[in-house]
Amino acid sequence: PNTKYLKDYTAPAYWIDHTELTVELFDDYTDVTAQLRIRRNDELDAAGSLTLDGQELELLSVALDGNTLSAEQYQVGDESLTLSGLGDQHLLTIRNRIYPQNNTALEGLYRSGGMYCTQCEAEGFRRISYYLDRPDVMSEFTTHIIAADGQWPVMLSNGNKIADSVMEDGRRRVSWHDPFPKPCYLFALVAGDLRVLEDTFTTMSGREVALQIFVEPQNIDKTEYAMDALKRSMRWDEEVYGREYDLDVFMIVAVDDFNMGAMENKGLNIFNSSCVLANPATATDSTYLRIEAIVAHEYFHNWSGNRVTCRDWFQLSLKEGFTVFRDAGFSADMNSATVKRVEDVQMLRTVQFAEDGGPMAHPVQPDSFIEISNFYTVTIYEKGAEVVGMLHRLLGEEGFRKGSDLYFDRHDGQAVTIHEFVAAMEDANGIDLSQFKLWYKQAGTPVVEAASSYDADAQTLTLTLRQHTPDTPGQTDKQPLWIPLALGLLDAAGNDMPVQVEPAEAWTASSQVLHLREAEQTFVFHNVSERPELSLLRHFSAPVKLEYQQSPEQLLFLLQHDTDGFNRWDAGQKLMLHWIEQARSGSFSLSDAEQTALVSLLQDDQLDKSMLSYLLNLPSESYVAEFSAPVDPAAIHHARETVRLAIANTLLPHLAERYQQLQSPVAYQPEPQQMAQRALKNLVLSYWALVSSDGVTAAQAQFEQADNMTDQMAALLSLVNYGSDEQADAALASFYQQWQHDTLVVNQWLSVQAGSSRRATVASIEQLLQHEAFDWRNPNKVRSVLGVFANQALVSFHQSDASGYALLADAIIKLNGINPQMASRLLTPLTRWKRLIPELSALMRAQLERIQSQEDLSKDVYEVVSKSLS
Ligand code: B3K
Ligand code: ZN
Repeated sequence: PNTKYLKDYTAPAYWIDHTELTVELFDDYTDVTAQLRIRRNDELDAAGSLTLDGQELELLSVALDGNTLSAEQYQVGDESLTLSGLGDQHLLTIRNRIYPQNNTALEGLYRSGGMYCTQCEAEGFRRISYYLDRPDVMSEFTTHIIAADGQWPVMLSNGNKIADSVMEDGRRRVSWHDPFPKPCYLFALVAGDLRVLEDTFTTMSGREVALQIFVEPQNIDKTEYAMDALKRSMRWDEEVYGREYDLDVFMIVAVDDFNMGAMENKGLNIFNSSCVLANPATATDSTYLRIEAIVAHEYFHNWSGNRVTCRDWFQLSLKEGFTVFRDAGFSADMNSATVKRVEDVQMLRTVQFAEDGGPMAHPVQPDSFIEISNFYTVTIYEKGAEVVGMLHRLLGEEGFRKGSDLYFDRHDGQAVTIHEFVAAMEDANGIDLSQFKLWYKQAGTPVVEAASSYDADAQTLTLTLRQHTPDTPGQTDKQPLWIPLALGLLDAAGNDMPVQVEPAEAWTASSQVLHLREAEQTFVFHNVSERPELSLLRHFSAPVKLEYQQSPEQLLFLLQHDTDGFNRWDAGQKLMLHWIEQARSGSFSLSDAEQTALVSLLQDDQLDKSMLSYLLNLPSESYVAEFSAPVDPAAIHHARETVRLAIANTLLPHLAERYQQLQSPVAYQPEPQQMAQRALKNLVLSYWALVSSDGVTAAQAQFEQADNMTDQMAALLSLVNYGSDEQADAALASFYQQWQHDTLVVNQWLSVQAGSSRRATVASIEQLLQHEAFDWRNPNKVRSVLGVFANQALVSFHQSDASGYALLADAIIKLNGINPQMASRLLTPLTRWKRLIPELSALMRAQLERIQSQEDLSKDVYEVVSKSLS
């Protein structure tokens, strides 16, 4: 397979000003006719030669300006169609046949359950029609969908519906027109027998937009929350970014078989049903939060992605990083901002830091790839969002808004690069961000070492900061980055002390941010009247690993007193990490002060309850793994369990009472305060069930009586993990009995089993793969069992006989032929082999080699496996 390089970018030889697509749906095949108005790109001295992309297409005919061409007049390659001797402008008509019912890769046009749908980003359109399948070719689309009358009552495409009629041959033809030129990756088509929830939204300029959510009939009672989230997103984008929706209609369609969460096709978003459908009985609070965030994310793409799009796929983070930053701002405003920050950082520090430290490490703007689908990564999305967040921190709310306004105004209707985004921020604020742009170019997680010393006589505190970024594959000798480091000084009573620091230009009065721009810098704080406790990297102001020596006593102090909510949590996590390390070396016990602190957190009535549930929760096994080398999953698991048991025993005298207090008499609502209360209640339940049979009894009662999935699922988890074998089996059986008709709930049931260190064995996973509820062709099922097993049930996955690895490798080999994107995603845990203890490392490597030796490896799998082994 070929590697593509950013440096090789060239503009297209032709533009496609207008695309008229006719899609004729038949039971066994689909015929596609593309009429393309092409125009030579003046900027290029092209020889009149045009190569279109195409994959798995059966070419039927090619015509130029109405004249059918003979087969000698064009060349058909494996994945291309080339015409030469072309003039400045033509109407090019291409007919081809495709087979959506056989499309298990779920790219292009495919069947999902009883419907047709599409996924074209990044390079799926070429599986529908020959085309210039690249995001800098933007075209005005008119789409006709033709099918037997009555077969597919709902037939949708982008833009506005312009015609709907039954033709002379009795077939129905529905036509859509999208007035906004767009790259073909934003094309979408849906046909099915669907129900719709309808609403309207009046934009800030007073236009009324029709809002529609289409679902299969059985799901119509699960659409309300997404509609509510959509309306809130539309309002928020007007208020916070000044962005108004532009078409007359905005549609969302839910489909069961989908590779990712959702897709922002212009005016016609297509969603994985797990990211849009919810009602209280079937969806947990975390599902509600996910739906809110994803609905917003896809909606926000209408500006950051669709109106202004990417020139090429190396610029993917231009739209993804920015849009994740935008949806995080929305979720923070709708819920607790601190909790949102904690959740995002948790994910970044486990998954993204691991990616940065592994064989697939790449910059936010990669400079090469083999398969672009492999680059929809946490680095592009989450680290990309962190980089935008740092710009926000550097420029302030107002400056950032000026920059984003300029960006949207300047580039509306264009396909641009990350450079243009930063340039707009620079121009709007009169600031030079050249050094800052290294964040886009350098892979790897920077390490910041901090050392401080206090001089009581001079009343000064000296803080020395050093930064370095480790080598990553293909990248050495990293330059110093511009790192905004927010901090505060706390006095002995836990109050923020005033901060006066030199060098003076490093100081902004409002935000207390130091600008670390060199490999090493020393900052001196003046008039520091007592030895302060340092709270560094507040709000996680930069995506770095901070190394700063703090004793358990100091961490406990920050956990209790830090005025920055994020750093309170982070101090607690560091303290707990320290406990886990002690437990590993057999010298762990909680001090009196630590026990008192835990109990008072449990009983706290001031703090947000969702925050409390995070404060009382241990760092995950993957987080612990990220901070230990070499990684011994079993040792980490046992040490963490030891600490969990100690915490639960410390809290035990108060758990029953707190659990009762946190019960709510009010009917379930997916709103922040209730969610927070349930989160804390269910955390209390899990500690209680861990150490007491009364807790298990309470879990049993909650399981039987719950009127919402959040409580039912939490109780099920407690029973499965802490009940007797009989209790666990019975609960799982009754849950399946109750929910077997609901595929999304069944997925949660699969995950509970696959992710439980107690239940998941290689044999039990094999059974789940044989279960009637499992389906290799459905990505949600594959993720629920195999993804959850390999990423969460770490002790079970890392079996010393390699059976866990072999099971995953078998699945990857099987999926390689069904759905290469899914196969490639499942490889992630295997890419970490170098960090494991030697005995496991070798076993994992052997499985990678076994995968590599297979014939017919997809580009997706080939790229990840070969990079992992090199
Ligand atoms: N842009 C899509 C992702 C498409 C994935 C292509 N393999 C979803 C999103 O980020 O909004
Ligand atoms: Zn996105």
